[in-house]
Amino acid sequence: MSAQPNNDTSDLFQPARVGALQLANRIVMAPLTRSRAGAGDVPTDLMATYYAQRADAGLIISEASQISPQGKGYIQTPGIYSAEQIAGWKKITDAVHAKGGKIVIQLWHVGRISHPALQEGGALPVAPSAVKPNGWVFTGKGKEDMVTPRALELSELPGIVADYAQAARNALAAGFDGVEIHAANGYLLDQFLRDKTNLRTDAYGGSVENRARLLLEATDAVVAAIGKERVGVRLSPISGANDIDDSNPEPVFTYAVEQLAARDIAFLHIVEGNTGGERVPGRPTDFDLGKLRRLFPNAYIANNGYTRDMAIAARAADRADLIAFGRPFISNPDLVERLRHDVPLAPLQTATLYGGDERGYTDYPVRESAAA
Ligand code: 8OZ
Repeated sequence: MSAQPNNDTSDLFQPARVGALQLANRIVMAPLTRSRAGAGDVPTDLMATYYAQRADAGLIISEASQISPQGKGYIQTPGIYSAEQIAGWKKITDAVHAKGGKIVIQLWHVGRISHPALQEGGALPVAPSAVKPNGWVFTGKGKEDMVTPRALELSELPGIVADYAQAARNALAAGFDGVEIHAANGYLLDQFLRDKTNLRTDAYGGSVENRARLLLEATDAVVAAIGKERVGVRLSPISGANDIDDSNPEPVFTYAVEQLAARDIAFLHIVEGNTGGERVPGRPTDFDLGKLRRLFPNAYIANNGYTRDMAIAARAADRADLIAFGRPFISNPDLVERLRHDVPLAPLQTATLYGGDERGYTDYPVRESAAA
């Protein structure tokens, strides 16, 4: 018998079905950029250790992974477009599956959040429109200011949609259980959704329907490639991350979620504030995100600064089907067990978040068992 009280009556700790996936519990490991891929942006064996350590999560959503060289905006983030990358990921999915876990990959194109130093041939980053982000990027030379991106030609968009579909096929070849399309946090698909970054006058700009077009085309292509029951989408309707904004986000995200619901995809993953930070109080443009949950009949994953109590309360009130934890999963590989037994969480070391070796990555201990 465990000496710890077993406060696991919440169905947070019970199995759940998400599309084609049967999950052991409703706790999700959120996608977390850690910048530890190897040469050629190939996932490493150390990454396999890291993910396998966290396989108790009902579902792992991998760190954001570029669908093409053009989709890259940070040093040492993994890709999912080359044979070597697929082989590297296969070791990771095998390691997670060997421990009974489930893992989907987050498909990423950063758009304007990049730098010529990170692009093939020193090319300009691409975006819906030539609007410069306010911010800096870590390149090989240190911190550099972001640049004014090149507006994508209409003729280039089918190629990007095709890259999403190919990346999804690659993901299944690499053993993933599915994919999450990253349409949050100010990256390419979010840049199309918002009127601060999308000034286009063609079929991909202007109206809400036009601004959502690239997201929905990418979703349709990914669904056609691997099946709707293995596809999810992440959105961050009230975030200002990566200098993103919209004059009126509610109709944009209402339409996008209605359209995603009509496609019957497996899950919708909502960042309920600004990613990476504390939960933020509402801004003047914020709206009731509960509306999006009500519009989407399949699995709704909530994220952003959740504590154990908040997660249990969200389940009790049916405000979400699953809860994604980000930073707590970094410093607590056994987060599910710690939440189940309501024991303290280990603090995060921020200096080792991005880049580096096993320190602050695979060396966070699991809790001493009460029986030991
Ligand atoms: C932190 C650092 C680098 C990338 C996101 C992919 O915000 C990211 C990211 C976060 O979605």
